[in-house]
Amino acid sequence: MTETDIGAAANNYDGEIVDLRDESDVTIDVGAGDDGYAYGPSAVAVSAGTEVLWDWTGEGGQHNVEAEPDGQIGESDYEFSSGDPVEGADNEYSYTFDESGIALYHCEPHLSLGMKGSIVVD
Ligand SMILES: [Cu+2]
Repeated sequence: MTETDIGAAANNYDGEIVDLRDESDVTIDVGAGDDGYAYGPSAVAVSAGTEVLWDWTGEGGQHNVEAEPDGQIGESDYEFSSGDPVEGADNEYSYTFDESGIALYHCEPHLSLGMKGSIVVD
């Protein structure tokens, strides 16, 4: 979530991981923050088996949700992708985290602006 060679530090990450391990429905805004170039919240903890829903706010232009184990912002235990970046509040994407681990993900068009997220699966 901090600055790396290929991306700025996450826009709205203040060092706090939002604990959502008691929640069965977890939703993360895509296009959060003042300028829409952030996920909200950007760092969460969930329980294994939780389906996480990314919900586009319509702010900040085109976004996607991309987790690549190699070559992004550090190691990720998960690989998933919402596909090509899309714009508009009617978009959403979901992924179910069956096993514990750490997912790091980012928005392809806005990685350099620090649009990054992380999920700790407990
Ligand atoms: Cu984006």
